[in-house]
Amino acid sequence: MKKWLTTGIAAVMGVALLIGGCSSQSPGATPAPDQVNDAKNTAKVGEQVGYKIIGIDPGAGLMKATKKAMEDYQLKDWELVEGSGTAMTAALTKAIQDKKPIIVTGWTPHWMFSKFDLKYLDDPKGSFGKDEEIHTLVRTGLKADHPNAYQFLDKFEWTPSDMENVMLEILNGKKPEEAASDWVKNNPDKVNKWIEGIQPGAKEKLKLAYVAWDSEIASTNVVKAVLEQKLNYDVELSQVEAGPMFIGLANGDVDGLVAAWLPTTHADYVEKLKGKFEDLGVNLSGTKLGLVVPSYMDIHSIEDLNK
Ligand code: PBE
Repeated sequence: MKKWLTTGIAAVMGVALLIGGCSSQSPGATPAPDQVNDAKNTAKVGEQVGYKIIGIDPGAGLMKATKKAMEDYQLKDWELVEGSGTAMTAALTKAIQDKKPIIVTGWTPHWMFSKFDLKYLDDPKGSFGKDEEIHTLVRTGLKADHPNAYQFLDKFEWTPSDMENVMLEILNGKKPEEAASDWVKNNPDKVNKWIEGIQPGAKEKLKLAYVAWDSEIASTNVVKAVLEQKLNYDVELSQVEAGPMFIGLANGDVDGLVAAWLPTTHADYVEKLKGKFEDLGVNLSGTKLGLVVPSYMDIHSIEDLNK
């Protein structure tokens, strides 16, 4: 069995940077098994992971929450590595293949929890906030301009496991549009409830914005599939950063989004633009944010990062 603690480096800045195998021991200094065990028991978590927390895109609310956690728990020597959701999951996948330690910023719903054995680190100071909801927001005037699309967006609501199903299909190789179409086909009861009594459109164009987070790729594609296949709209998806997503909505460039995590994660964005969009309420409940590690790591709380 590989000793995942023998490399002090755990350089998990991206798959490309990873050094395969356990190559970081000094030459000729292969430790005796008892020394390895000692190292395993005593090496600080920070040393094991190079004092790095693997983050996602800088505009994500999760990054802001992580910075707050790093202050709250006084993680002074630590670095939050910026990247993307994709780079984060690539680093996580690679670390788990090699049974190495890693700390990532994570959220639920996400396929990572179905695919890997992971745990959230306890957050006794509450830096990551309470569980919250994902809201659907639309531009001012959508109700008057596209009442049918508006009605459906108002009704759209599903569960974390629905969303995870779509995410897993995408992970397993389906294109997002294909995974979304299949889900719509396979879940007529849910879909029919959303569209009951709504008249189809006449191929009017709509623009939905989203950020390339795996959860929002899934939800936005499902909404597009329903609007196009069931309600005869022509939907353009605009993949942007978090800031421009909200600003586009407030400007009226974007008709709607299903990606607003509230009341906390996207509070900054939403408060600045208050009154310039309409909140159609919750489309998913049961979310969570935090620091996530493989279950084989022997830590349980963010407080342990200082030990
Ligand atoms: N996330 C997790 C969003 C909302 C919570 C990555 C999907 C974000 O961090 O802004």
